[in-house]
Parts: sequence; structure tokens; C-alpha cells
Amino acid sequence: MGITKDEVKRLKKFAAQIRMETVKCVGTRGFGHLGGALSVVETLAVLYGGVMKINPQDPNWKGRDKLVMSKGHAGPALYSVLALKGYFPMDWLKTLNQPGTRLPSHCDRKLTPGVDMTTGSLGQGVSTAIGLALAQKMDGFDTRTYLVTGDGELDEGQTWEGALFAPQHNLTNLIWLVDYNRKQLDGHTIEVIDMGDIAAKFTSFGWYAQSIAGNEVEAIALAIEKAQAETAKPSCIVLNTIKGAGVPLVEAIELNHHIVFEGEIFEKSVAYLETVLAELEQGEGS
Ligand SMILES: Cc1ncc(C[n+]2csc(CCOP(=O)(O)OP(=O)(O)O)c2C)c(N)n1
Repeated sequence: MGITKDEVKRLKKFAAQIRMETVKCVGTRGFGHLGGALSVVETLAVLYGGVMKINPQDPNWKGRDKLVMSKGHAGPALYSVLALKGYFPMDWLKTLNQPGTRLPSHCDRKLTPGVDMTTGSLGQGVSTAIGLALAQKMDGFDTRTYLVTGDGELDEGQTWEGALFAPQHNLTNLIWLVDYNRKQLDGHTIEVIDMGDIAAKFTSFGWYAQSIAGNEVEAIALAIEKAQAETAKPSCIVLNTIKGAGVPLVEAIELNHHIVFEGEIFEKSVAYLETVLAELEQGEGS
């Protein structure tokens, strides 16, 4: 189990590309939900970098796996990976949240090719992902649904209804990734509602739960492999992440949920990510 060193390199580079596009996407608008978009970049790199069955030329292909980005404010990160995979032109990333755009601040499945579920009202993506996973099973498809929620999002009672439902209905094709970046809109999760040991809670609800380094592609790939191998229970992967991950000037902002992102901070962040990408490209030759 696990991935090769070459795979790690490839996925790290893909993550850096997604991170760069996410930063540019929000920077073009001048403000946005950058912290929680950046914390899930490695997860998206692993999922779209080889784990998920997808067909960017036919986004509605019935044989595809599905992703529900329940923390719909992370749209810019999802749009970046979808654009890089060729679901739509890269140019669209410059239109985030503008009048007439196909890329609204929160995900909308009717507007954006490759977006499987409309999200933004926290908690609801859990119910819709469960519906999708149930439908995949009822249709006899050998496909999975991947669900990404925040940790603050777990404050919504609806999430725990879902956590009870999925094991009882044997949704072994559901993999729930919780972005445990320990912050939410207006502060630290521990101060709002302390989620404590999330993996232990899911285990007690009948899930196969893992808690991992959530900004490490290798750890994510391994955890997903283990989740896929689990045949008796739905899976939960708690991603221990950093809000604003990979962009030091954004990580350093205490309340970095929705920030103004233009001028110096934008330019310095792009310059920083250019050096990261260059280093990763150099490393490819070694
Ligand atoms: C039902 C609902 N209540 C409130 C909001 C406003 N809101 C948007 S993001 C957010 C915080 C979410 O925190 P978390 O799930 O931890 O997201 P992350 O830190 O990963 O961005 C809130 C309260 C919302 N979108 N939906």
C-alpha cells in the first residue's frame, strides 16, 4: 500500500499548481474565502490526480465518481483543479464571482462543468452526498462519492444525522473527508464548539475513521487507499490541516476565512508560489 516517490513528486507539483491557480483566482477578484480553499488543495490534488474515476470531456458520465464540496466556499480550489483537468478553459478562473460568471463564490452544479453538487449552506452537502452514494449503490454502480466538509461545519446538527445514517445503510462507497483546520468563520473551532477527537466520534458512530496529516499528499493517498479497501463500513478521514496552507502570508493571518487579497499580499504570494513550483520542477530532474 502507499504511493511511489515519483507519484509523491507528481502530486506535490499538481497541488502546487492548484494552489497557484486558487491564489490567482481569488486575487483577480481581490477578496474571497482563501483560508479554507487552501487547506484542501492537497486533498483535491490526490482525488483528481488519479484516485477518482472522472471524464473531463464528459462531466456527466454515469460511470464517474462524485465529489461533494460541502464547504462550498472552497469553490476557488475546486474550480482550479477542474480547470487544470480540462473541464473548462483556464480563463474562466479570472471571472470568479463576477456578474454572469460560471464560477460563483460557492459551488453550483448547474453552472460549472464538473461540479457534482450545489453547496454553500453548511451541512446540506452531507445529506446530498449520502443521497448520491445511496443512489450509486441502488443503481449497482461500482462508483464512490467523496464528501469534503469543514470542521466548523460539524456544528450543523444535520452532519451528525448523516453520520448516523450512512453506516446503517452500508454506504461503503462513501468517503467523508473532514478538513480539520481548527478555524471557522469567526474564530477557532475549539472556542465555538469543540469537536475534540473527531475520528473517535465517527468510530463510535460505526465508521472506519482515520486521522492524518491533511496537507501531505502521501498520507492522503494512503488513507484513501485504506478507505477504499474497507468493505464493511463507510469511511471518514480527518485531515489535520492548516487554514491558508502553503501560502505563508495567508497562514499568518489569524482570521483568514474571508480576506482582502490584492496588491502586495497577492503579488508576494504569487512570487512565493513561483519559487515553490520552480523547486518542484527542478526536483523532477533529480
Ligand atoms: C448553514 C450555514 N450557516 C452559516 C454559514 C456561513 N459560513 C460560511 S463558512 C462558515 C465557517 C465554516 O467553517 P469550516 O466548516 O471550519 O470551514 P473552513 O474553515 O474549512 O473554511 C460559516 C459559518 C453558511 N454558509 N451556512
